[in-house]
Amino acid sequence: DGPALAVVGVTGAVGQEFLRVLSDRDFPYRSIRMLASHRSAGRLIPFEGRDYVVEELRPESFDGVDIALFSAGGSISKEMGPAAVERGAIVVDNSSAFRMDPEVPLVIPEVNPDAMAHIRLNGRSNGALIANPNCSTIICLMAATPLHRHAKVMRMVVSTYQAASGAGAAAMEELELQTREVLDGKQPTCKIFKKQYAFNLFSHNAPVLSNGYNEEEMKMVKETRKIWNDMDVKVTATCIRVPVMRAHAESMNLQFENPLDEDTARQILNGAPGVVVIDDRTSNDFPTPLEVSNKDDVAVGRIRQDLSQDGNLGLDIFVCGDQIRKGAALNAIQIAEKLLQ
Ligand code: 2RA
Repeated sequence: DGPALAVVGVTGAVGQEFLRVLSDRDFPYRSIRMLASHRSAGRLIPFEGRDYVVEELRPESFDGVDIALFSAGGSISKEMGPAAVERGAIVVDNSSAFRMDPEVPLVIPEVNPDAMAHIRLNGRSNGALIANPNCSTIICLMAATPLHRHAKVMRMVVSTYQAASGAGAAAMEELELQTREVLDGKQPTCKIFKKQYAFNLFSHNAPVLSNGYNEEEMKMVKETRKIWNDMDVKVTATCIRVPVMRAHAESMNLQFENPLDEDTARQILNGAPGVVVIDDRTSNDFPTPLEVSNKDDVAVGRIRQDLSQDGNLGLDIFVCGDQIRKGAALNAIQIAEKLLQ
């Protein structure tokens, strides 16, 4: 007789992954409510041998709910997250709405579990908000943090190669459609993105700010500082959208305060939770998005001394992680599991 759950945005790519992960991990829920917009209300969702009817999301949807998993965009979270908390639910929000709110823990369970140490589901919760970090931040920090804890990262330069799934199920469909059209010699359909996506890549579609960075890049900068509780660490990022379905790839240059050689780094990463090392120079075998797709672990490779730094103070690594799973649904459900500990 576990918690009463609600899944908000259940028909979306992450919403569907919430259900897959809940089932894969045998999450002990006593009941589950499938919530979505008016458009999807009434649809049947098969889950663990039962057919659930999607209910239209309203404040009353959270009466009696212990944990609410949200992935329905920032405006829905802003509007309904507090309403759910008022009704005693602990909200795990996958949107960016509350990530930088100083009162709201921003949590990767393997990285900074202490940030949510004060929130547990003891009997009836008195409601709380916990924010899931941005997918590219989660994937980056799953690899960078174990190294940071050992040698203190002073500066991190990240380049991301982000999958279609980060822009939603429709973007994944458009990538597939465009690929077929291009191969058939037809004009590609560009609805989600202005430019052709198939056989192409472009700067991340997030709005560009006055400082020339886009919102995705600024999330990496700000969320890293909050999660590491280190307002001095220097972070810069360039986020690119690439024609890959559901796993992000990221290259990172790390500059440390204390020396860290590549063999020690490899040992640390081999022992890091939620991380697998794929780093075979002889056969040129390194992480790829396809190999991490639908998997829990983040894969790290290309671990090498940064030859532009002296004294083992620099390291370059390459990381791949599933954007919908560890980048969103799995991380949120690991947070929910922590609430039960
Ligand atoms: C992206 N990080 O990949 C976003 C999704 N939340 O576009």
